[in-house]
Amino acid sequence: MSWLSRLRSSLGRARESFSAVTRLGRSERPLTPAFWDELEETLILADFGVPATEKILTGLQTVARQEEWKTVDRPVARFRKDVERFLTLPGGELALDRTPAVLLLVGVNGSGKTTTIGKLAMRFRREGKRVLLVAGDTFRAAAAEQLGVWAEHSGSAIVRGAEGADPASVVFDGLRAAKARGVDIVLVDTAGRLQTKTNLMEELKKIRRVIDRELGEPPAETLLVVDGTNGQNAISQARLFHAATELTGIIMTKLDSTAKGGVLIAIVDALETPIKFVGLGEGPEDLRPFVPAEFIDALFDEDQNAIPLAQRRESVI
Ligand SMILES: Nc1nc2c(ncn2[C@@H]2O[C@H](COP(=O)(O)OP(=O)(O)O)[C@@H](O)[C@H]2O)c(=O)[nH]1
Ligand SMILES: [Mg+2]
Repeated sequence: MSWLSRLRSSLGRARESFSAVTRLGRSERPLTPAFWDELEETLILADFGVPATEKILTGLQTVARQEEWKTVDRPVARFRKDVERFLTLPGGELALDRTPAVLLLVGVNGSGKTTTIGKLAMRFRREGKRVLLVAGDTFRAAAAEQLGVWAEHSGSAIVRGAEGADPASVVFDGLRAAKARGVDIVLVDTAGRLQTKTNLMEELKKIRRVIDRELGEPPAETLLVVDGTNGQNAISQARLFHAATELTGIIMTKLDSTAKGGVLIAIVDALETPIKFVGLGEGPEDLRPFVPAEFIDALFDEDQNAIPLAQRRESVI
């Protein structure tokens, strides 16, 4: 199966949400206030969230007035472009232009940090880079073991501390080791518990300070790993992490699962931070760089044979 058809089939649930919008514009029925209500409801149901939904609606209504649109196919066709515009922010590629390039991954428990680090390690190793993993989640011994499996699998070095050790000191040791061994890329795993006495955000800020001090500059990337199935809950969490660690990018996981897709737009809009990778499964190959145009095609395009060409042309105007 080609990559694009795999992407398409992985995005099943999200594609359903987006085709609900496309279906609204199938006919050339008159553009009435009721249509705007329907569109609003469809976007909210697809996890766009209120702020992004309002921005999209206001934008479409403004053009509708200016260009005197009479039928619903017009806003629906333009919606696709709006989504692409929302998702296309500068800096979508990883910044790896320094040695070592330190990538700090943060996010709540279960969002997919450790798995994503494993997948990234596999990718960088395939490119022939020297990689070191830092087990900054010292809260549970199992976390470092899980990372150890990925280190072995990918052929990366690993630095880990004792269970309960200060994560910032493990990161410090990791950076020293990386410099001593001439490592190209350092991937730092962190804890994600939100409900304990020790404040996770303070811990992450301390890790950031250690990295800044050791490198003399911020980490190359501070990436928030978000579970795409968490819907709007993900947004408030994301704001907390952004405030504590100054994110440079987002990795959205589990888009192969029940994620409705609109949350991609909601989070980029809320944080003004680009999505850099998406997770489409649990395997080592299931992490892809996020390319907005490709993604939009996978979300919106119907099966080539399912609808007549004339109609297809209309839907991409
Ligand atoms: N379906 C799916 N599962 C994923 C994806 N990424 C991670 N997972 C799974 O999510 C669970 C939690 O992942 P983990 O990396 O341990 O999360 P962490 O607590 O943030 O480190 C594991 O069972 C992973 O296999 C993804 O893109 N798709
Ligand atoms: Mg973990």
